[in-house]
Amino acid sequence: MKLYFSNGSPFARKVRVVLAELGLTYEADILDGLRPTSSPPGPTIAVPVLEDGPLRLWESDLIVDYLLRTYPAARPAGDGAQPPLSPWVARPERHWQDMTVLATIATCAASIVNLRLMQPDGITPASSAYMARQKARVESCLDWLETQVTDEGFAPGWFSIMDISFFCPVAFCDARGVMPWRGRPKLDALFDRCRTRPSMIATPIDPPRRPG
Ligand SMILES: N[C@@H](CCC(=O)N[C@@H](CS)C(=O)NCC(=O)O)C(=O)O
Repeated sequence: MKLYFSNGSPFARKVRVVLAELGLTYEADILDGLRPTSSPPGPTIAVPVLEDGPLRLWESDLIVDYLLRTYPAARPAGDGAQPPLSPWVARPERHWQDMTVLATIATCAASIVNLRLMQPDGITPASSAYMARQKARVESCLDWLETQVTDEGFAPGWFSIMDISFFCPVAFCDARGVMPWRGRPKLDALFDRCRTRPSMIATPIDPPRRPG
């Protein structure tokens, strides 16, 4: 397998975390910053993109679904962290509720990334009504997610794709100083539990630079 990504991308990190949890190895095509539009790895001009043999996939949620369905047997090769990685994207008995949570997290993450990408041009919530709306959307999504999460994460007993999908963009939010997001007790606690997970530690947004 080969994964095209940037270290910073919260969408790519979600996929990297799942690959780490599954104990799957892959070739990494890393380019930090935005890739040139002339030679993107996929038509959306965005990362992550996964190549697995002849198959090329983009959109992080789709890639994660593919990995869970294609490599279920890889799970025991993971690091044995508890709770275990969920074998599904959404609990079968709560499919539509969980998919709604995932969709809300994806929308929230897109607004966080937009806020970040506009920062260098000085387009911020203070200067742009639309960026103020993006910020309001992030806060509204987080308020709603706080009503959905439990003291054991989004799916008790599991380290779920919902937990991973939530963690990656808010960790990016902190690392890039996008906006303050904390202040919701259950989401704060979930974040603090996730950050010590080996798969999270193994996928830093800003990996240490090699000397020389
Ligand atoms: N919905 C996509 C979003 C991917 C995405 O926006 N990736 C960002 C990096 S965090 C990117 O490559 N952006 C390129 C661009 O904005 O042109 C997914 O879940 O994979």
